[in-house]
Amino acid sequence: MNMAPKVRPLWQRMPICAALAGLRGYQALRLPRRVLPRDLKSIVRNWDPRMFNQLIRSGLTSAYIDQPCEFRQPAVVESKADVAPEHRLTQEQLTSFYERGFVGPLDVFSPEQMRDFKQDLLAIEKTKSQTYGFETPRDRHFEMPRLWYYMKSPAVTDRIAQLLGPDLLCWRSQIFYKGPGSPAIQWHQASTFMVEDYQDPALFPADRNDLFQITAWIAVDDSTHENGALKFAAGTHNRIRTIHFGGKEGFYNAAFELDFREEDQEIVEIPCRAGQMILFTERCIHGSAANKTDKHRIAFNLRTVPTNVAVYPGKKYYRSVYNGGKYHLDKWGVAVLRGEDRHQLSRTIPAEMLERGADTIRRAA
Ligand SMILES: O=C(O)CCC(=O)C(=O)O
Ligand SMILES: [Fe+2]
Repeated sequence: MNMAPKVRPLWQRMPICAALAGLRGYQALRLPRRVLPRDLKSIVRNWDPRMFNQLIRSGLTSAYIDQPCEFRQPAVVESKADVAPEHRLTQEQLTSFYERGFVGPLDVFSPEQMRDFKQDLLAIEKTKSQTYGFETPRDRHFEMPRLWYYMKSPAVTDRIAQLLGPDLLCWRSQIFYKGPGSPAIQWHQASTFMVEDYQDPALFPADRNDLFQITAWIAVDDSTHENGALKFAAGTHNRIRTIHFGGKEGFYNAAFELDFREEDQEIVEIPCRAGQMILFTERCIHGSAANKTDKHRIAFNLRTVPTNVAVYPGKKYYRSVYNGGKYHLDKWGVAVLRGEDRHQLSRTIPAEMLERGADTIRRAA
């Protein structure tokens, strides 16, 4: 699929639109997929008819940002897990999460812990990932027991469990080094993270309309209006939007603009002190402004799913449009963050492997 969504010249767009219409017909008629080349097989299997229609109708200038879905509100707003009393979300926090798509800031770590941890994060910033073999801020928890130790903290996982249930997997983490003068991370949203290569989703929930993924974002530096605190468009998790190719700002390496007007939404910026956390569904439109200061704004996130969601089943690698490169999955796996994995749907890295030197870390942390 097109890895750098730009508007192509008309003579290129016409035949591609015709080919897409052909593939949509193939899908509708349920013709055998096994005869198709790998890329086309994925498209016919995973694209929702709305994804075909949007591309074809717009003459290849607009697409769904991710697999379309509409957020189904729970019948009753209540915690999905029993947790330590000090980690309980209030009824107002739960209600607000479902109505707006995010909750926070919540206190999880001390500023002193984060100040010390920041040195570890800076030390690996320009190093190659042992998991993927190139420089990437993704999934460094496979090689940083201290990062895993913080991710696994009940102050983090008990909060997520109240939204997703007691058994949780972490399927990805990311460190955000937002250096002095770094540009904005433009408005974006995701559902199954098909946005990455536009062929296969990363996540396979039983029903996309249910809540099946939570991102926990933790500030390592204070995040402020000046250095690019996270901001959300409240309530926009209701549905997945479309994008226009060739946007002004760019999302990492991809140039696109989300079809949404800031003026029409309630925008909520959430400054955090170091050690505070925001929980959100990636379906809620969010981003962060440029860092206008001369200092770093460091944060990390973990992306979590309940154990009944399969992650990258049968996949050897994926490509990321916006976080450059081909991520081979042979050293990757989900890891149990809390509870037990009774479903075993995904390649798994045993938590013991991530806990190497845990005693030393506990003392340092
Ligand atoms: O740290 C940021 O500015 C962006 C974070 C984000 O988009 C995410 O955690 O999903
Ligand atoms: Fe995000």
